[in-house]
Amino acid sequence: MSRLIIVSNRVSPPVGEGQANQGGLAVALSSALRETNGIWFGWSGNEIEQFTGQINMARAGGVTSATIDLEPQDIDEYYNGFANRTLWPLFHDRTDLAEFERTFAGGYERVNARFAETMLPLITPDDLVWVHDYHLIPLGSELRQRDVKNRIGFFLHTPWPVARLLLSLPHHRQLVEALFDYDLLGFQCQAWLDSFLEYVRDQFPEAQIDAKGNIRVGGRDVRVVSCPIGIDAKEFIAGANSAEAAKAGQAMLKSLDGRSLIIGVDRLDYSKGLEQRFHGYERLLLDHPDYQETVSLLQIAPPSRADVVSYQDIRKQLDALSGHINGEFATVHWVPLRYVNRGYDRTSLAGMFRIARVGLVTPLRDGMNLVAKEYVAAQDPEDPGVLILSKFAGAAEQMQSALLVNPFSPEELSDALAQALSMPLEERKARWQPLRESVEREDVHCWLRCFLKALSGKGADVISFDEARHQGKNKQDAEHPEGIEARSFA
Ligand code: ADQ
Repeated sequence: MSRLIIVSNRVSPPVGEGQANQGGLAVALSSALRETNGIWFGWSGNEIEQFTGQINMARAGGVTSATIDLEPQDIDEYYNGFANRTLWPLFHDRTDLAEFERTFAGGYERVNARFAETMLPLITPDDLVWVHDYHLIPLGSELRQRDVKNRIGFFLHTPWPVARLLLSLPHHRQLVEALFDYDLLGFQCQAWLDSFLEYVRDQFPEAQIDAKGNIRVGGRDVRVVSCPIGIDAKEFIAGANSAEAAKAGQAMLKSLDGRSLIIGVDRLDYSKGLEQRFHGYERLLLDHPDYQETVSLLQIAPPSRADVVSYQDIRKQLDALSGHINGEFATVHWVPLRYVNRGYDRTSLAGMFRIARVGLVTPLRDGMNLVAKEYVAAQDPEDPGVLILSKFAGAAEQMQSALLVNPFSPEELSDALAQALSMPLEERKARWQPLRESVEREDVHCWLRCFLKALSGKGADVISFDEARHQGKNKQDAEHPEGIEARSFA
């Protein structure tokens, strides 16, 4: 197989092989890099006074990383600016929060050009180049301008917005034209892929699109695939079955004192629907007073992107709302909402997921959502909990036997919570079984195979996601190397 070069906004410093508590995405990407002796290229996360283009190479656990430092203006305009204040809100249907500033767009172009220029000497003719996420949409085009002929693929971890929303972005055509310089575009689910094709049909009527997702436009052929990301299910299940997880679960059970646990675990981000979730929980306590003092909602939400004002705002709103709910309902013996702004290690999370009667995963819009899959993987087959999942998460396409809800409706959330809390064991098992099977089958290794086969393939003969998930089941005995959490890309 060709050598793989992965490019993402952030690259975590390499850590030792076999290190515990690594995210599934990092495990899978690292194992592909190790197999092909590849390189992971991106920003170190460090600031430098003036950009030098110097690459810091490091190697650990068989994985080579190549990182660059960025100057403050780059970080402001490219990362905090265009990526997180323009594209992220826009791609999550929050045009009200999207900021369209010329300097952001300029910084985005400049940093993508810097990435291309700096990584150029690392690329050899047979390498496969795999670019990740919305920070780096123009990178493929920047590489083509520098005469890179390699196969280059792009995977979008977020949703792709509907065409009429994307039109609000100045120079939207330019952004999409840059995508045509890739050989392969991967989306998390069919809905995002369909939105992309809708835009292309509308804005580029000359493009020829066939039923297999091949686009011929501007003299280039681009293939588009729906290729849902998964978790490292085997590793997560093992973690959930471990003594360490049991200890975390027992400690939580003890503190609950016989009450049922509803759990939510999310980055503190307005796309995750935490405000609406809290309102739904408040509705439950009002509409079903019998649940007062018999349930607890644990919401774990470590802050992210704290330099961006909209994130400071959502944090303030949640602080106030959690205070309001506890003020309204708490008794001297019972805190209805435990709202915790810190991260936990993956094994402790798995232990808490396992004892939670309900997993509450209700983003307003989400590319995929791995927490939904982790909650399912952590359950006890003899006594599984119930997953309540937003219809607007990419994961909903694969997880149809969850309780699917409209996260904007407090009544619907309250009804779903009441249904989940009173669901008989038989129904819980019947709903959980197919979820568990799909989480195991369509895991992160399946995603990796699907994308890489398509990237290395030619024309229409590439593998589909359905074929990929039936192949190489035994290849999943992956090594468990080091890496980063899904969210560390951002
Ligand atoms: P995120 O928006 O970060 O990722 P998600 O898919 O839920 O969202 O992944 C978050 C990861 O971080 C999960 O593995 C979760 O367990 C972990 N995590 C969250 N809170 C934590 C905490 N308090 N302590 C420890 N770990 C925590 C983006 C897209 C998603 C897409 C992923 C992968 O927004 O839609 O699913 O990339 O493609």
